[in-house]
Amino acid sequence: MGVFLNRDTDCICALATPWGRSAIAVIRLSGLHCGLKIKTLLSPSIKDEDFKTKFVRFTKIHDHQSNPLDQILLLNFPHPRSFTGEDVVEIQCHGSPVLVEAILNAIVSCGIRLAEGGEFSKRAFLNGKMDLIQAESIQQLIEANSLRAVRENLQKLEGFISQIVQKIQTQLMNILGTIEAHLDFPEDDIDSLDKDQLCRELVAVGATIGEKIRESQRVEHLSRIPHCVIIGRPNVGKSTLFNALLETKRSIVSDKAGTTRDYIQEILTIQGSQVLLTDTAGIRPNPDAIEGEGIEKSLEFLHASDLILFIKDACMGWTQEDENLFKMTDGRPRLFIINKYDVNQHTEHWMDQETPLKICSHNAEDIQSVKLRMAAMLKLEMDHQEMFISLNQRQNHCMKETLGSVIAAEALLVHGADLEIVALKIREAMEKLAQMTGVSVDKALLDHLFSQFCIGK
Ligand SMILES: Nc1nc2c(ncn2[C@@H]2O[C@H](COP(=O)(O)OP(=O)(O)O)[C@@H](O)[C@H]2O)c(=O)[nH]1
Ligand SMILES: [Mg+2]
Repeated sequence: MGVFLNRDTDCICALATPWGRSAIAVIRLSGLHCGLKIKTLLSPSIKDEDFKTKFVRFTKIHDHQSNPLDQILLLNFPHPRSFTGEDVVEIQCHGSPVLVEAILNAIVSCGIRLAEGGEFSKRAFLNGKMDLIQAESIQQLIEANSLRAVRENLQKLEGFISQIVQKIQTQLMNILGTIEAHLDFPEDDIDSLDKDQLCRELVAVGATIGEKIRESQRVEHLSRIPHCVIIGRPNVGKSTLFNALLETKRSIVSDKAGTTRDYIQEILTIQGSQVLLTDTAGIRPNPDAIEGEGIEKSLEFLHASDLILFIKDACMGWTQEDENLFKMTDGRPRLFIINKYDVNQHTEHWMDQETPLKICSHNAEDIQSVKLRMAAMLKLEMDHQEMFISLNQRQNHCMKETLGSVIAAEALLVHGADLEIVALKIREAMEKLAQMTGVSVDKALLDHLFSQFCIGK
């Protein structure tokens, strides 16, 4: 673990729960003898030697002038069996912001400084409590927006990716060992070097890494909420369809063109997957200023969406406006819908190249078929129970760099390069991989990483 890095050894404190009024707030302290340092704030019934063992005590806390502040639950975790690996104390107090601030002030008056974002996790990492991937997964777990992401990051926290990295590291070490043994004892040709076998082993390592990178890309796609935007001329029934899909009256429906002048977004759940659905202002020439802005926004959504629901009114012919808008959506994933089919069922040959879905927005079955087509086009039917784990940007970069070095080593071996050089490339691959778990990582990167964490974590 990154023991070469300078460690901060001073005591730190922070509120670990969000600022604001709550039933309970948790203040956390870490550092050598942090409990002893705040002893003067606590009831005299708590003795110095108590801090040598793990305990939970219901007690009272005072400010530095002995004025009582609150009844608290005090938890003590002596090093090294704590989250950070240092002495850790947790104070559970009542969740009044005034109180929390007073308690923090009292703690600071005891010579304990306020922690910066991620300092607790950073200490846990530096003290070998977890590797960098696990530390990062804590923050990702906090930021998770879906149960899927929660499960994924919990697995990471439990060392799932770290184990894969270690396995690759061992494979590389074995290959390197074989080459180095040959370099050290070249005359010993009883066990002459089987270059083909080495090559196969390198290819296998490369394949494992490549597979992880691809898998991660797939998960990234899964973890994102796809964006679907409803587009069409005014009055074709966009807002009606929007409401019908969501089973609400969220968007105002009217027979007056230009009713939806802005855009409206809601989360729609189809087959257990979330889709961000946007109802836009109808796009028409010569709108007023407000509507014009809405239209501009609609065009922006066009380019950012994963699926466009292009709506056409069955009662009207294929107008120039339809044509213009349709052209704008060319080349993008698009579901062509002819609405108000209940009013006019005469099929016109508007579009030869694309079979439209003909619907009435007031018909539940038709709405169901729109959802089915959306699910198919957005590939929502993928098995979300299947557990894949994604790499974050930093981890992905380390994996790609490692793969680059493995491929280079393989190419060198195939082209009969000097074995010393092949060994050098493999060592390079191992170093790059080591950055992933943080065995080898520089201080600036660490500071940057942990500064993005929540305060108190
Ligand atoms: N008959 C019929 N009328 C519809 C249908 N969909 C929408 N409408 C009507 O068309 C008008 C315009 O609808 P609206 O959703 O406001 O259109 P938007 O401007 O595209 O958002 C309203 O009077 C709706 O009731 C449909 O499938 N059938
Ligand atoms: Mg509308």
